[in-house]
Amino acid sequence: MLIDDVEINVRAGKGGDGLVHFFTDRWRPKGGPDGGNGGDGGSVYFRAVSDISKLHQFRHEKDYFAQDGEKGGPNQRSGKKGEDLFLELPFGSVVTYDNGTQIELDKVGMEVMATKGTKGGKGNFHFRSSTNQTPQEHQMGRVPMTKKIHIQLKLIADIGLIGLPNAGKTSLLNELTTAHAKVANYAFTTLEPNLGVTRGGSIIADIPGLIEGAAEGKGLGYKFLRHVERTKVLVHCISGESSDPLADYKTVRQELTNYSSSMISKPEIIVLTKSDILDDKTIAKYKKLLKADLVTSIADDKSIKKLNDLISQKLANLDVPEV
Ligand SMILES: Nc1nc2c(ncn2[C@@H]2O[C@H](COP(=O)(O)OP(=O)(O)OP(=O)(O)O)[C@@H](O)[C@H]2O)c(=O)[nH]1
Ligand SMILES: [Mg+2]
Repeated sequence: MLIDDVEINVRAGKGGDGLVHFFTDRWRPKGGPDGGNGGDGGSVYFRAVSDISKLHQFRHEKDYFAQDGEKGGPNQRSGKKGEDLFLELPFGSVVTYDNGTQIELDKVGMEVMATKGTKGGKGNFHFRSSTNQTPQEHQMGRVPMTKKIHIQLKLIADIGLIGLPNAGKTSLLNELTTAHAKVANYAFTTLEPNLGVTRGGSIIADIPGLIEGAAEGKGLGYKFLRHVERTKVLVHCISGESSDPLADYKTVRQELTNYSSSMISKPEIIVLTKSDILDDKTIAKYKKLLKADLVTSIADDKSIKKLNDLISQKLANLDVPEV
């Protein structure tokens, strides 16, 4: 199961306390103050990685701490700095803090500081002066606040596969990419989004089927629409098994409209699937009715190749800057 929504608590390291200490030896029994400063606390960072299953690590363990700085030492020795903690998140993660601030990790390798370690306190050496040769003053390192952090994975796929349940979406994902996602002859086989990468390097997201009333919470697909929210092109699958393909098409379009205006205006490739169970006359009729761009069958490699080519072509056209 793909974990795409977690809450964790992170706390940076506390700065070490400054030390109160006076130098003494046989010859200088009253040597001056030499208490060193505490080391800074470590910070917590997020780092974006390509493994989309990385949020799994946060399922049970919720609390993450960077290391505290060490206390200052005698002889003006500063305490050791606490080690930073790096938490790996899948690229496409959106991090939200309690105060509403959001950060998107949209590129592999990107690093952002989640919370900064506090500074180490000054030791008494720092507080010496001509009028105070024996300062007892020193600073304690401040205890950092624990921050509650909400992480949501918004997969940055290029292509989103949408359609009613059982339309053949996952079957197409498996044909177009190296994914081996579960396929079966019943509605809601796909319970969680699947991702695949085509040979050309495009990322395809397959989400659970949408049904009428999805916007009011029916079925599963609506919750997952955010995974295709930022895709560049939608591949809308309509099953050749349907008794009314146009109604199927309209149902899904209506749910997209209910979701957002940006979703409805995305470029769309309309695909009539499962053509192997239809005769040529019916294919021609449905194709016209749907204004379908393509007719596919997983038993027909050529049709899959055509879909692959059309996807590449659409994406390439989008990349051409407008003049
Ligand atoms: N004959 C035929 N059957 C197909 C074709 N594509 C998919 N199927 C079958 O249709 C059924 C549903 O396929 P899925 O790929 O699971 O459909 P889906 O749209 O992902 O379904 P949900 O995940 O439930 O929304 C399975 O039994 C597939 O084997 C096709 O081109 N021809
Ligand atoms: Mg499916």
